[in-house]
Amino acid sequence: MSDDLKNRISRRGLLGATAGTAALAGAFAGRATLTGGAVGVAALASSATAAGATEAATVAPGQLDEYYGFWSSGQTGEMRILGIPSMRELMRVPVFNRCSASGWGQTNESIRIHQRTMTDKTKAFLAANGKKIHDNGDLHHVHMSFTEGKYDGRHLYMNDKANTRVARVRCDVMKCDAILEIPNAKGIHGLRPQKWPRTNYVFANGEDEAPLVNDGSTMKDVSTYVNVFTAVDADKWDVAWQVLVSGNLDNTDADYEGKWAFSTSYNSEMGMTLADMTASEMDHVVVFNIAEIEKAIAAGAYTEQNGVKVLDGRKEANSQFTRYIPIANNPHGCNMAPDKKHLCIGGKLSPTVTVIDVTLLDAVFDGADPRSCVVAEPELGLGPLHNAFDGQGNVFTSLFLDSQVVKWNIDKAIAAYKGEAVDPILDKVDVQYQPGHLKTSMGETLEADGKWLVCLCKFSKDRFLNVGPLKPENDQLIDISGDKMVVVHDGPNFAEPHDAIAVHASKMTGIKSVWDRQDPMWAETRKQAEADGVDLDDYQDQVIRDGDKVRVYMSSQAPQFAIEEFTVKEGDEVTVIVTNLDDIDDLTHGFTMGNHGVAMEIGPQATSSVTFVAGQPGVYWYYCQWFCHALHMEMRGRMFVEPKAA
Ligand code: K7E
Ligand code: CUA
Ligand code: CA
Repeated sequence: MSDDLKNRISRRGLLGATAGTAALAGAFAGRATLTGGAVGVAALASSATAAGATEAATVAPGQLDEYYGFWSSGQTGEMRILGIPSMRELMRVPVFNRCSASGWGQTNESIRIHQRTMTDKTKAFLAANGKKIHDNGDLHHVHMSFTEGKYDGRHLYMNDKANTRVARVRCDVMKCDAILEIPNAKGIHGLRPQKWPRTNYVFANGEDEAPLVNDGSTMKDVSTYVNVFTAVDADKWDVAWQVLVSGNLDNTDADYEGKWAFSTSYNSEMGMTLADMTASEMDHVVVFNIAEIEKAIAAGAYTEQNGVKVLDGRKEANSQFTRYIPIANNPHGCNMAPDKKHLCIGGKLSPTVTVIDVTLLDAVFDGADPRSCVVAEPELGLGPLHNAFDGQGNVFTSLFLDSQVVKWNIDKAIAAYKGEAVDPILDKVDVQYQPGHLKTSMGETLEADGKWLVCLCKFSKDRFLNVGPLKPENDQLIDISGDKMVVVHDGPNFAEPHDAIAVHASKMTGIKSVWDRQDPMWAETRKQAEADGVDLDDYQDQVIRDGDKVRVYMSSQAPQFAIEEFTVKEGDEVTVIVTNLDDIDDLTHGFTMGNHGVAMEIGPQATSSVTFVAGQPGVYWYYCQWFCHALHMEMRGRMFVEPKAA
């Protein structure tokens, strides 16, 4: 070992006191106690095989990755696409955030997507609050649509914890086409699509409790507080139904038979302070009975709240909609194994993962002891958060406090739970540092292939050049094809990927390189053009005045805007509609209006439009900000703003 390596390792050892009971006692109280994960024997032992594994992860220049990785970005609010195993970042897809490059959140097309999918109630609510759209988001979970337990490459779904929203991204163009603000719930956190028979629902967990009638009449009376589980109709992108639950909801998953959905709850106490939320010895997992819920909805046995059908699945309601399975306090991750049978719940404060056999749930709904479905509870290490699967009966669990990933076997854990003298743990590897989510290639589908594991570490500390007090996260790639896990790549990433999925490229054959001229994305703009007598497909470049509104229709073809100058008046509401007539792969144009805070992307064959108020009188240049041609710099024009009185 080189001196340099020795130094680095001992430095990390010093930084990271081994997390033990002390860390657990003060668990999550402050970052200082969370720097667990002594780098030791395991890392050194596995470095012996690292060379071969690193080679397997190498993607040469010009070569394509085998998997698409779809990453959440937490508080950045966008979705990211990475290649696996290269871990190269391929694209950022703005969803809940405002994007300077593409104009997302500013173009009329994107604003309409925010508005079109709001229920009338939320529209009224937002109007009352003086907000058109929120342009931040906290995107934790990205998942793909399923057909019969397999990815089908149609849609990606994601949550916004910050503003209680869910969104959908079209996989053919990788643009968001629907956003829905969920009424009644607060803080959508866990989100999962139904896996079987197809994704008819996307399940969304409300994490924060609030009065069901949240009209400002009370904060103190917490008996009026509820938590809400929502099923979103994945096709209509509207709420299908909601179920009120006892305790809050953290993470969720669905089974492979279309019978159940599951949610972890860290606040069965319904506490409002940290001390209250961790007071009990046990919290629970809520099991939702989809057939019973659908029956009640069909029979009209619901109440309507803010335009949504709501059922009462709280404990005291004794319904057939829910069952509450006691789990050690403050569980977190909730992952259904591709064996179609076992649900794994991360213990977080408990060093265990609880394994539920979902074939025993019918009995629980028929009155059996709720814990009778628990078939294993292996002790794995400190701070187990999330679980991933290799399709061969093994589970990979992130250990937040230990800064490790542990590989263990479900059958062995079940045998140990029955009292047999077997150790379910197969391997442990150190990661850098404090992992949250982790995801195996195709691991949340029936096609789990056990090749790669992506481990999203919350802290990078000393792994990269110091960039200031705010450090990147560290997305690590682990080769899981052998008996030993091998860390093969460190990937710095900006705030803050919570979750990722790895989808084999063969599932993504529907991705286009050029837009369809008839795409619904700009259907509203097309309608306006028709009203203005402009045919967007047989382009007539023109400027239309409509009172103090001006609409500028122009096409673009590298390296020129068809309109190189136009005149408006100070204070006019100006809409610029650009159609990119180029139909070549990768030939995107842009439109930036100088000193007006306006910029947008126009993909090949796309139409994009943006509306702004003309500023002070004078000459303003607009230009194409997407490099498109040798004469790209020359792709510009002038807007002349005349004084109002003129
Ligand atoms: Cu960060 Cu999935 Cu929001 Cu766990 S959650 S880490
Ligand atoms: Cu068009 Cu640059
Ligand atoms: Ca609790």
